Amino acid sequence: MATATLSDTDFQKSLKQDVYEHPDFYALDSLLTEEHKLVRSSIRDFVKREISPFIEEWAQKAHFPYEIVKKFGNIGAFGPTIPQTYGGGGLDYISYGILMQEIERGDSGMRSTASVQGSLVMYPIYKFGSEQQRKKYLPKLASGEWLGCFGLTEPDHGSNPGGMVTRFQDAGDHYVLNGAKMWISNSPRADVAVVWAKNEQGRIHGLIVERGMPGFTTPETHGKWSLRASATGELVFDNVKVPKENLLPGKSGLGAPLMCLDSARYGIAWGALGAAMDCYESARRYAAERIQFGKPIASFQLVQKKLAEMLTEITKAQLLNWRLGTLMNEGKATTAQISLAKRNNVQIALEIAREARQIHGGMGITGEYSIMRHMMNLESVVTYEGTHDIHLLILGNHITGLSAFS
Ligand code: TGC
Ligand code: FAD
Repeated sequence: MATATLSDTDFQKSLKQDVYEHPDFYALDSLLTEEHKLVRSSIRDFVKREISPFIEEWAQKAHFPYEIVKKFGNIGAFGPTIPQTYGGGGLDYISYGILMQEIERGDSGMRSTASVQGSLVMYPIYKFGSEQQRKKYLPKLASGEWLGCFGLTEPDHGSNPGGMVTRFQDAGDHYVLNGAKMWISNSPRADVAVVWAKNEQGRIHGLIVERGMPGFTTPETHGKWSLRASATGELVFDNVKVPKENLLPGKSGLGAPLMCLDSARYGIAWGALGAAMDCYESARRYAAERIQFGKPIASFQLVQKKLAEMLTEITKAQLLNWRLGTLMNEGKATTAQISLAKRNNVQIALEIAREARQIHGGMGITGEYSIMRHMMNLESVVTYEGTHDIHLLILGNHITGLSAFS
């Protein structure tokens, strides 16, 4: 008797299929330059070749594919807006957004690796670093020879990073760093950490800490149900001697890490949309093929409602991202505008993932489709880089002029 179960080989083959094309209901492609389209086609091909065939297995096994770091470097996914003199891509913010969108279409954890390296490690070194620091670190980070991480969050200070207790003291020819960071993407494999800590006067500064400095360890966080293909860990500093030349001289205060977050949150607004479009496209295809009651389920009004609402939200988010990208290119985008886009796009992506899961029925919970993985990943994305509610309060502050935090 024939079995309905796929053989291992058939299952593997089905995982390797990636027929993704993106929805473009309002012809936004006509607003893109040839360079944007080239960036998109090369990163889309890369994701189809280097991520889609393997991501389910990596996620199922909670495996961070370290070899992807060099591959991302080769394709220019690290620091796309950093000038080429320092190894960056010299591209604009729309290109950066497109890169994050396409990578997260593959997997949010893969996008985390790229956006932390670009926006949270290379950006502060470029923006606040000395020329010597830029030359030493940026080319190696851009090429993927080194992996970086960004240490802001602490066990007792997540949404409120200004309360951090990690500190450094002046010890003559070096600083001595003590404290701990947690929930740090890339930390277990990072060569370099940009760490935010207070000096003896309580002023926040950025320090570049390198793997191998005595007293610096990076324990891995296990047991995540989300971002399983991304390595997350702690940063522990036990009397770490940090050379004075490793302090970022260009900016101090909480505003410095928050500026980096503006850049990374912008990338997330695009990235989450990538995950949403993947869920929508998968649901649309599945609904056309799946027969119930003698008809494709796509013919039922309730399924059409789900698909129509998904496309509506995707189209609104595409318009939002494109406009925000042009403001970023002009240097005019505000923190509140970035918060609105990050908050909206992650929320709609989560809702679209949940609705797409419904359309896939039982199949939606399996690794044969990307839906459940996207949904679980997005539960981290809605929390990191400022939670959904923190972004609402940033907007509330902008609207009213009154801070809910102080
Ligand atoms: P507040 O009083 O509002 O501001 C403190 C100082 O910073 C200035 N400032 C900014 N400067 C530049 N750019 C910005 N975007 C800025 N926002 C604020 C501000 O003017 C002030 O300057 P000064 O001179 O007056 O001191 O700060 P607050 O303590 O009230 O906190 C505000 C709040 C809650 C919005 C902020 O702390 C916040 O955004 N919290 C959320 C924390 C967060 O997002 N953490 C993310 C950690 S990194 C991460 O999650 C990476 S995940 C990566 C991945 O895997 O993809
Ligand atoms: P909390 O701040 O304790 O918040 C808990 C709840 O309380 C939330 O719902 C929040 O919205 C709510 N809340 C808090 N304050 C208020 C308020 N004033 N008003 C209303 N509600 C409030 N951090 C880094 O520095 N670097 C990284 O690379 C990094 N990577 C991460 C990767 C993953 C997978 C995850 C999950 C997190 C990562 N983070 C990283 C940390 C992330 O930024 C924090 O988790 C996030 O900022 C929230 O902090 P918290 O988890 O301590 O939650």
